[in-house]
Amino acid sequence: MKTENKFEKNAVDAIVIGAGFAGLYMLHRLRLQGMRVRVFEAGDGVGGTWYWNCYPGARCDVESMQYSYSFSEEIQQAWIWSERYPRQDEILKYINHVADHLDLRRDIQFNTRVTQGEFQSTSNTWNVQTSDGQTHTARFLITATGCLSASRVPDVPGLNDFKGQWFHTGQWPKKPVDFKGKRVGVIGTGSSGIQIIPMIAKEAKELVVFQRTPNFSIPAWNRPLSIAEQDAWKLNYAEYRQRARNSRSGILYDYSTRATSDVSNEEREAEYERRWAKGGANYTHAFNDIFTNRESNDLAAEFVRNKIRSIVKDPAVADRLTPKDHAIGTKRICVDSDYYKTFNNENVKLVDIRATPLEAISPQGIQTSDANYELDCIVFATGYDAVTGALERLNLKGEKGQNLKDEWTSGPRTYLGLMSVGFPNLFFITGPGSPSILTNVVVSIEQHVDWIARCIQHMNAIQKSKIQAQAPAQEAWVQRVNDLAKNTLFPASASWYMGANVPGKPRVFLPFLGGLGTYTEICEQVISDGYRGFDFPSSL
Ligand code: NA7
Repeated sequence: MKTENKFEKNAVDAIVIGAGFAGLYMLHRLRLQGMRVRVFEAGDGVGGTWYWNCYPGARCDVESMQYSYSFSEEIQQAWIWSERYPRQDEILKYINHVADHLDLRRDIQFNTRVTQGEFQSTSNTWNVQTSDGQTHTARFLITATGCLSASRVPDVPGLNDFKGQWFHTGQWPKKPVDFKGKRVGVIGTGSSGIQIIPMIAKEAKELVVFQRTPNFSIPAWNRPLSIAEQDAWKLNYAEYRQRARNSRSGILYDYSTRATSDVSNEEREAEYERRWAKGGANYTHAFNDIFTNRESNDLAAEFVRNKIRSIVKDPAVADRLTPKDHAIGTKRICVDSDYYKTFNNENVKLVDIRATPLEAISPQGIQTSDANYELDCIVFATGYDAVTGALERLNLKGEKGQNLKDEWTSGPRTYLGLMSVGFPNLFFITGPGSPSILTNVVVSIEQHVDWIARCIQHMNAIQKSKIQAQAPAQEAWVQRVNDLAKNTLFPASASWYMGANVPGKPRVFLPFLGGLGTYTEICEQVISDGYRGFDFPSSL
């Protein structure tokens, strides 16, 4: 008997790339509109970022009650979290639960990468090639590839000859890695490094941390989350969700309306202390000018620097761990459990690779300009080609055969972060120029997915086969995104928000800084104005 191939017919209404939070909700939403959808996913399971980032200590820095879908009252009421901040494996379990509950897997083809896509002007459809050698056709192509998914292993000479094991946090093996009794090197002290370092320190015989830039981190004060606390939250879930959607970051932080200079020195320090004791990234909202006024920022930063000095016993190590080169919050603020304290452990060593640069990897370990470190394992916590990397790797060709990557050599160009001129019927979920990574990304994803679904519904209603962004609307949007950043302290930092971590990447501020609430209002207004800035040139 011939088994039915669920993917036999290669023509669908929409192709979605990626089966993380964004891809799953997009699939669900379009299915509700009666569309045939196919999702391609490189991994062998759902979860996206939370599928790949299964390294020890991986945890979300948005609190559990907020880092979840809001579209289904049934799901949000039923799901029970175990801790204040959700661990990676718990988020993955949640995403799997949602996929099962909504019966999403039957439209997802796993272990399949999209290798190329070309817009066909004759039919107003996308032809998409996948890693299994197939070609697929769809009216709409929707990227749900994530903002922090194109992981980067730096180009250090000698890595191929390394005799030990090496890993990148963003492509962690599914089988647990055993660090017991081993000599381990970690390169990178961003959020991932800051999470994995205390975990490895507990197991390894020796841990050497290779730090290029020290980072600001605020304690998570993670703890179990009681059922009573969750029940109380769930009573007002709808209201909390709405407030989050209208907020600047999609997170119910305590956003201060006071400037730093509005309060006395004592009051200011008490406010920092209160926020430190509460934990999490809420710290940088202690006053409303921390991201715009260098002096205010310095005061908030100095409080954290003093905390580092008080936690780390060796003053020389404390000094090396103390960030001095950037304004607090302008590189993504980290949230940790025992990060600084870990450097008091005798088995942990900190190497400042700005002072003594990392020169090569030898078969035995890592060579810096003044020492050789013998290692059994190397962990790269070296981050991502953020926001644009995953999109540029898709090899997408627009209506004139132009490649998206080539179009974006001076920085990404989008209208609302949703579409790019010359690439009709291609939507980006949390694309560059949208609030995306500055927010609780699940809230941003829901907003984008809903907008895209409504737009497609509108096209069906008015019988149009093609949508494209207008060039002037895109130019104005790119300008607006840049102008917003210029009025803040962000552009002065060598952050991945600015593309500064990838050699050769243009220095452009990638997300929209105007806040999620404001951004959502703009998107709604665009719809009310008859999809202002978009054209629907062809009929079905
Ligand atoms: P990040 O935040 O980009 O951190 C990467 C770290 O790796 C950072 O400390 C970098 O130093 C360092 N790095 C990068 N390239 C090199 C090279 N070539 N040599 C030495 N050190 C290097 O990535 P994460 O994975 O930690 O976090 C990404 C986001 O994921 C995070 O914000 C959360 O949203 C989740 P640098 O600062 O560039 O000097």
